[in-house]
Amino acid sequence: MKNRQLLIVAILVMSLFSCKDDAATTSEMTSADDTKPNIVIIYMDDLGFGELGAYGATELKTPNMDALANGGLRFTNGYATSATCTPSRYALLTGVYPWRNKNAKILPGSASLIIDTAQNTIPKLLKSKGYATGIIGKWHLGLGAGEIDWNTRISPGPNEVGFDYSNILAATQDRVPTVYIKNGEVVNLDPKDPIEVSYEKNFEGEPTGLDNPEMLKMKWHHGHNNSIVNGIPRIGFMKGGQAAKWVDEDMADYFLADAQAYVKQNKDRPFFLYYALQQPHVPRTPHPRFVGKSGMGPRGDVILEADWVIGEFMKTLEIEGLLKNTLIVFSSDNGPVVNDGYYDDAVEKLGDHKPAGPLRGGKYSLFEAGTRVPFITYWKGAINPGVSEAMVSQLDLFSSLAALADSDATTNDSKNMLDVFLGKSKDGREALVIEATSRTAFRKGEWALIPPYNGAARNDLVNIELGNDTVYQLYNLKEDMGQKENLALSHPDKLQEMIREYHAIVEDQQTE
Ligand code: NG6
Ligand code: CA
Repeated sequence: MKNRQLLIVAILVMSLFSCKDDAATTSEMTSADDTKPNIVIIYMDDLGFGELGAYGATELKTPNMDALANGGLRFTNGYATSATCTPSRYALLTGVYPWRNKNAKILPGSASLIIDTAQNTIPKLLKSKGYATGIIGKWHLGLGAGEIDWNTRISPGPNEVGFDYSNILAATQDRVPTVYIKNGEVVNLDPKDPIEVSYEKNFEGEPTGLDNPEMLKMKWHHGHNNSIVNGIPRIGFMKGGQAAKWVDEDMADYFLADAQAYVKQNKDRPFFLYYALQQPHVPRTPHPRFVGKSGMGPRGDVILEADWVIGEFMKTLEIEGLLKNTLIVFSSDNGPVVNDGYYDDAVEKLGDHKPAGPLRGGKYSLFEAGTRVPFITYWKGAINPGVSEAMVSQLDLFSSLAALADSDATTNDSKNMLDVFLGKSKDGREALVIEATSRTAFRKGEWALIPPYNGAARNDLVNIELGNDTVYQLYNLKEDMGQKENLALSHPDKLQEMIREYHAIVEDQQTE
C-alpha cells in the first residue's frame, strides 16, 4: 500500500513538472508571437495574367479580387515558378527551384509525396515561430511513400511537412481519388466501401468515359476518359468510396466554410493559411448560383465563383477584426488554358476575354503567359495601395515570409524580398529561371531568353504555343511584352550575356 502511494505521489510530481514545462513554452510563445501578423496565401489554379479587372480584363467582373489589387500592391512582373501546378507548388512551399527536383512534375493522384519530410518549408518555419499552420484546398504534391492505402491514415502528407491542419484534394479536380482528405483521413469514408485507386488499369465492371459516353454530363476532349464520377470522366481509375466522393459543384462552398472556420478557430494566435482554390482548373463546375453568370460558360462562371469566395473570406477576416494584422498574398500557380481537356464551352464562349492579357503563350508554355500571373500583396494599414513593376517570384515567399516572422530561414534560390512585397522597395529580383514541363528559360531585367528545345512549337489540343524552337529566342519585354520579335540575331552580345548567366544558374539542371 505504501509503495503504491509513493508511486502515485511520484507520478503526480513528474506530471506537475512536465505541465510546468509545457505551460512555460506556450506562454513564452504567445507573448513573443502577439506581434506577428497572420499570413494567408490565396492560390488560384490556372488563373491567367489578364483575368482580373485590375489586370485589364473588361469582359469579366472580379470586384473582390480587384479590391485586393487596388487596396494592396499589384505586381506587374510577378511570377509563378513553373507553367504547371506541381512544380510551382513545390517551389512555393520549399523555396527551391522545381527543376532541381526531378519529381516536381504534374503528378497522378497516386504519386508519393515529393517534399522530403526533412526539408524546410514555409509552414514548418512559421510553426517554429509559433504559428498555427493550415492548408485548405488543392495539394498536388503527392501523398505517402509508395503504394497508398486510402482506407487508413495516409502519411506522409501536408501534416508531415509542416501543416498542423490540412483539408485537401490529393491532386487535381480532374484526377482520382475524388475525395477530400482531412489530416490524412478520407472524409466520410465508409469502411464497408473501401477506396481503390489505379492509374494503370480499370477495376472490373466500373464504367469509364471511354466506354460509357451515355453516362456523361461533361464530355472529354482529350485525356480525361477514365473513371466517371458525378457524370464527369476523370484521369485515373477509382472504385468504392461512394459516400466520400465530393460533389464538384459544392467544392467552392466546402473549402470556403472550412477556411472561415479555420480563421475563427485560430484568430487568437498567429496563423498561416495556405488557401489553394481549385478554380478555374478543369473540370469547371460552378455552383448553380453562378451558372450562366459570366456569359462565358463554366470557365468564366467559376472565376466569378472564386471571386465571390474571396469576398466572403475577406468579410470573415474583417468581422473577426483581423484585417490590420493579416498579410494576404494572392497569386496563381500557372498561366491560363482555355481548353484543358473537356468540352465545356470555354473556347466557344470566350468572346473578347483574353485570359493571358497581352502576354504570349499560356499554361505549359515558356512564353510569358505560362508563368507571369496575377500577384498581389494586401495588408490593410501596412501596405500602401499601388502598382509595383519589381520582378518577384513565388519562390521568394519562403525567405520573405521567414523574415516577416523573424526567422532567418532561407535557401539558395529564394530571395528575401519582404521589403518589395510590402512596397518599401522597388528592387525586385534581377534574374529568374522559369520552368515549363521540365524545360527552363531565363528572365533578366527587361530581357527574356528561351533556349532551343526540340518538341512541338504548339500544343494543338490546348491551342497554346509552348515556346519551343530550334534556335535561341531573345525578347525585350519592355518594348515587346507580347514576345513577337526575336532579337537573338540582332543583339548577339546581349544573347551571349543571357546565355552565360542562365547557364551559371542552370548548369546543374539536367535531371534527365
Ligand atoms: C494534364 C491534363 C490537364 C491538367 C494538367 C494538370 C490531360 C490530357 N491533361 O495532364 O487537364 O489536369 O495535367 O494541371 O490529361 S495542373 O494545373 O495541375 O498542372
Ligand atoms: Ca494549375
